[in-house]
Amino acid sequence: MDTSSMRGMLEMTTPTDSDDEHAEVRLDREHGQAISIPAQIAVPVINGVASLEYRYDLPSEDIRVAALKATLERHRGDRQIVLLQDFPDPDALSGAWAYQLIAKQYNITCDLVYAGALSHQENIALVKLTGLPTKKISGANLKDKDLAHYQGCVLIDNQGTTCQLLDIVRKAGIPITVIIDHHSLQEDLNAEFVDIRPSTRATATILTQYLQAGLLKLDSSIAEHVKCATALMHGLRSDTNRLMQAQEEDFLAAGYLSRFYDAQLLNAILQVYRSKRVMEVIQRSLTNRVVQNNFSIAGVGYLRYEDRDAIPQAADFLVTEENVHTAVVYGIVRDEDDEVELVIGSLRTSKLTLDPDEFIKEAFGKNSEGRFFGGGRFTAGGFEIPVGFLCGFNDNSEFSKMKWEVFDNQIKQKLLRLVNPTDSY
Ligand SMILES: [Mn+2]
Repeated sequence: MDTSSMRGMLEMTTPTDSDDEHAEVRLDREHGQAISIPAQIAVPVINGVASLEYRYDLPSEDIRVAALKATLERHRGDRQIVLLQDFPDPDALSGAWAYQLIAKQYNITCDLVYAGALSHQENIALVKLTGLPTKKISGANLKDKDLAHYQGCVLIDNQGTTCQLLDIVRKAGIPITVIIDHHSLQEDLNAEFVDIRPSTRATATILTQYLQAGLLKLDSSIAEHVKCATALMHGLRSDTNRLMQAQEEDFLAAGYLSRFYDAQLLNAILQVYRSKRVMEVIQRSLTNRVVQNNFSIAGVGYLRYEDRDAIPQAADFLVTEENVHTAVVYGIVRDEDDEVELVIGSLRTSKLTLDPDEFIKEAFGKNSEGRFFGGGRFTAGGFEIPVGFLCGFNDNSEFSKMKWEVFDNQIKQKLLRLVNPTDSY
């Protein structure tokens, strides 16, 4: 952040205790950023107005680094609970780990916890392969006596809105010591140290900057440092769409991490294995695909609910064929528990002038309540069409086959109308 641009844009929160115990948090409303300023650096408040000139002679990065150091120093020897979002992603996991290693320098012990699940194959691989020290705890099992161990709570890559544990922790009276995040500023949690930077692409980038500033000297002969640097590299890559949306500071952070990370380990984490059933769906999509006017269209028949993710994966694969710019894959997904059947489809396109949202809305139209069957965003779209009265499992395989053929033909017909506008269907 350019320090001169901060002048006059900051707004003070309630003045802190006069005993200089706490840092002041100042919110930059215009940029939605928050930084905290340690008591040691905070300027005298004269007639209720802080003397801005003095403070902004300091570069903001120095302020942040000094503030974090001062906060950690004040909590030497504490035990802190580090809360991740319920479904933690690589950015959160790696950022929290880096914080834990930094805090260890101050004799602070951190437990990294989340309440939901590690859902994606890649996140499970990250945790397993790096030995990332995190654990799942359910909110219901979190008793006051367990929480009594903690003197402070830390939020990394979230501000509690995606984390069900925060309420429990706050009810137990544990103060929020540190927040480091890059989502836009949510409610003011009254934390002691706050570093929220919505214009930064990844929390891993912010933590890497703290490492670079000397809060922890990375050493490539220490296995834990190498693994944490690898996790941070993965975190910042995954929050920047493999660096495609990275900005200068992310590249600089990646450049720094490149001195310590293990490229082979990162490669192993990124190696996503597909299940046998997903492979089979991809195979069916290849066999069944119809290519016309650079569109590849494939119906894959019936699938189980757990395998629904195979449909977008098959579309991702079909769109890589030469001379294909758009792929649509669909199938009938059966939820045996709820006895429901749905036609689920995915579209992937590399054609910049094709708007997936418009395409899907035009192809399938609306249901009887006036809602569209699907839509999309940049380069991707999806649709869900209830099978309705025809749903339900019939032991007669001839009936199931007929039902699939009806849906398959109807969907193809609707899609091909847009693919070959001159033909009449
Ligand atoms: Mn993030």
